[in-house]
Amino acid sequence: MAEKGIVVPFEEVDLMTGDLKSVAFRQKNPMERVPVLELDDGTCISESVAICRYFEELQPEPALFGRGPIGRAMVEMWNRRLELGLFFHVAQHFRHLHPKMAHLEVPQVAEWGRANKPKALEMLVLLEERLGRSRFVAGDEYSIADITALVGIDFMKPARIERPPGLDHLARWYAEMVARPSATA
Ligand SMILES: N[C@@H](CCC(=O)N[C@@H](CS)C(=O)NCC(=O)O)C(=O)O
Repeated sequence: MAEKGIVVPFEEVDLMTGDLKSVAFRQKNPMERVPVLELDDGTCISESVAICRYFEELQPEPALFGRGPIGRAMVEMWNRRLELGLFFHVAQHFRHLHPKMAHLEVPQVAEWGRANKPKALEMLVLLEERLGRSRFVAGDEYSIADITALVGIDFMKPARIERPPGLDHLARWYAEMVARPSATA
């Protein structure tokens, strides 16, 4: 939204105190997760990528889901790779190992949490190779795939997964990403 200059009112929900399990919230998202985009007509859209696609349709520029059949397929391919191959594993490591998540992730299975770390790191190596050949994750233009990668990498910190040294292309790309005004919006 910051990349597109879209501003909407925000309401914070406390994840830790059970607000997401209330009847009122479950009517908005039975999956009991944020974010949820609530429209004036009462429609509720959850799932981050669905919300992003809604804004892309409303305001196509700058295009964050690619341009043309190949460009759009490349963005979809890389975004899914990063969501399922990086973000998911970092989140699982966090959810199954962090003591504060014990009441939200039931059952918390530490061994499963640990099993996710090498998978996340494998994806980082693949990303390093990709960024050695491409300025942005999905090609010549910034896209949602860069956003998903950035969120996944930043989430490694609270998930207590250290970024391995020597990933120079990733470091070059990361510096460029965090310099964008949207990264601190
Ligand atoms: N697939 C969902 C995941 C949403 C999600 O996991 N949200 C977290 C916060 S970032 C949450 O609501 N956690 C509450 C819980 O685990 O109970 C999306 O992309 O929006």
